[in-house]
Amino acid sequence: MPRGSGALTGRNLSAQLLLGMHCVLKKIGVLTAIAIGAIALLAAPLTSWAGGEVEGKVSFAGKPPVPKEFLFSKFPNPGFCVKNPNKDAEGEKRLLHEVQVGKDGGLKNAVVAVTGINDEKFQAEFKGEDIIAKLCEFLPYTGVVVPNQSSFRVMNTDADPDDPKSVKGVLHNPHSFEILGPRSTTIFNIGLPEKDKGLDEPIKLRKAAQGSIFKLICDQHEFMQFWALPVTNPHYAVVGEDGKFEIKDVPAGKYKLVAWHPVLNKGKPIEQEIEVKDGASASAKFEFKP
Ligand SMILES: [Cu+2]
Repeated sequence: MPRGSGALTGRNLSAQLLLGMHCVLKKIGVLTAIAIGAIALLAAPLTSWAGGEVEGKVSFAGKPPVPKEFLFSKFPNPGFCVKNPNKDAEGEKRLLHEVQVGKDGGLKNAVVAVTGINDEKFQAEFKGEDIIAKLCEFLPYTGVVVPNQSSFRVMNTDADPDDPKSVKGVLHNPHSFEILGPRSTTIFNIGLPEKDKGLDEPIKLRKAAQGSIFKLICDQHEFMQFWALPVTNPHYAVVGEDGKFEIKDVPAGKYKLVAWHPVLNKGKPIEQEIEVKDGASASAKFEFKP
C-alpha cells in the first residue's frame, strides 16, 4: 500500500470524528462543555509540576589510588579496631579506601546534586540519616547535609568486652568541620564513650553558598571519616558501586548538575549544564581522574 493512502484514510477519520463530536456536543449541551474546560484547566498545572528525570553515571578513569594506611598500634583500641574488615593481610594496618571503583568504572560514594533550587521546606525538615560508628568506622562514608541543619546524629555501636576500659563503650570522638579551600572550622567536637549512645547536634555551614563541604572525623581514630556535600533541595543521589544515578521529579528548567567526591578533583565538584523537560529524561556523565 502506498504511504499516502494511509494518511488520507487517517484524515478522513479525523474529519468524521470532528463531525461526530460536534453533534455530540450539541446534544450534551453547553454546561458539559464548560465542565470539560474546567477539567482541562485543572490538568494543566499538574503537568507542569510533574517535572522530569536526571539520570547518568559517575565514573573514574584510570588506576584508582591505593588506600590510605594507618598502623592500628598508633591509635587507641588497636585490639578492637582490628575487627574491622578493611585492613591488610597481617592485620597491622587499617586501610581507608577513599576511592572505590566498581568493575564497570563506577565511582562509588560520589554525590550528584541539582543546584540552583532553594527548597526551604526541604531544608527545614532535613535530618539526614544517622552516622554509625561501627568497628572503628563511620558509616556511610559520604552523604549530604543542609547548610542550616537542625539535627545531625552520630551513634556509637562499639564496646570491647576484652578491654576493661572499653567494656561500656569504645571512646569515639566525632569532630565535625566546615571546610572551604585551606580553611577548616570546627562545628562540634564531642566524645561518645558509651555504646548505644549518640549525639544529636545542630550544624551550620556558614560558607555553603561559596562551596564549603562538611567533614566528620574521629579524634581518637583518624581513619574514621564521613564527608558530606551541602545541598539545598531533595534532588540529589549518593551513587553506589555501579556509579549510576537517577534523580526523579526535578522541576523543568536549566540547572547546573554537580558531581562531587571528597578526595578527587581537589575536593571540588565537577559541574555540568542540564535542561530538564517535563516528562522527559535528561542524561549526564561525569568522569573523575586520579
Ligand atoms: Cu573513634
